[in-house]
Amino acid sequence: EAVGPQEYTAVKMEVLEWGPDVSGDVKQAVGGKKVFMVAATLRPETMYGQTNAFVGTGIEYGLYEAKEGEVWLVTERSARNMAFQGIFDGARGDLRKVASVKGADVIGTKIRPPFGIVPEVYVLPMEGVLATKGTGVVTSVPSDSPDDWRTLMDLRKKADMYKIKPEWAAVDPIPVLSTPKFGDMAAEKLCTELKIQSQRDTKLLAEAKEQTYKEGFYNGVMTIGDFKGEPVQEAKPKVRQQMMDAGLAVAYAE
Ligand code: A2H
Repeated sequence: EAVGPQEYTAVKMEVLEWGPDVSGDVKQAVGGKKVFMVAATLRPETMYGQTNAFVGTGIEYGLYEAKEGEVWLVTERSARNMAFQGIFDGARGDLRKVASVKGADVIGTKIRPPFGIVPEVYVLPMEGVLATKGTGVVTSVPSDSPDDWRTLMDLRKKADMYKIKPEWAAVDPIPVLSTPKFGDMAAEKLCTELKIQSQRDTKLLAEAKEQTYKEGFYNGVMTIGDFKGEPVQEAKPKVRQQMMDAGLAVAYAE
């Protein structure tokens, strides 16, 4: 765990169609407002490669009126932080909650990942999502995140057990950057090399995560987007700024 505050990019994934288990009450509470599932990421430059999002099935989320006409789906803990950081409209610290949902209920929801090459993706379950970090919503970039890659492959192998429709996990990893050591599918390469069998292999996944993160940051070159050909280190803040300028992301610290 880093010392001092971690500066995340909170990306806004618009809900296009609720999954089959979202109640009529929740839909009614939201009314005509736009809903965004908001995910905290440290890798904004990889957002072109989003293939799905993850939630924890047992985690409780709230739907908060964050801005005019916008409802954000995040944990209460992060909503509180956002309200104190002035991210939400209204007085500092002021929360306007319209409904609650369990993670399990939003599985299969169709969303639009900001800057994603694939314009419509689905919400899937991940076992290791922490309610105590970020927003409790994780966007998935399986080309560059070992956790995301391994979880997506687990879900594909046992769709029934995870209670998902195979088509929700059908988007393949999308290359977004390349490094001399790991090529353009770093997460898959590391998971294979380290023989990581499942999303529960947390020790090995931590090792894979550290290696892909460092190699990507120091030696990565973008292979997609407006900053194609530029070092990841330079592209990272630029992609982040573009997303914020487009109203699709905000700076979030914790
Ligand atoms: B990262 P740190 Cl491509 N529970 O975003 C579990 N993991 C969470 C989370 C939560 N509540 N909230 C955020 N995360 C993930 C992209 C990414 C990320 C890539 C590569 C590595 C990577 C796409 N997923 O993270 O403990 C989010 O996944 C490796 C560090 O604060 C977020 O960034 O350092 C990262 O963990 C934040 O983890």
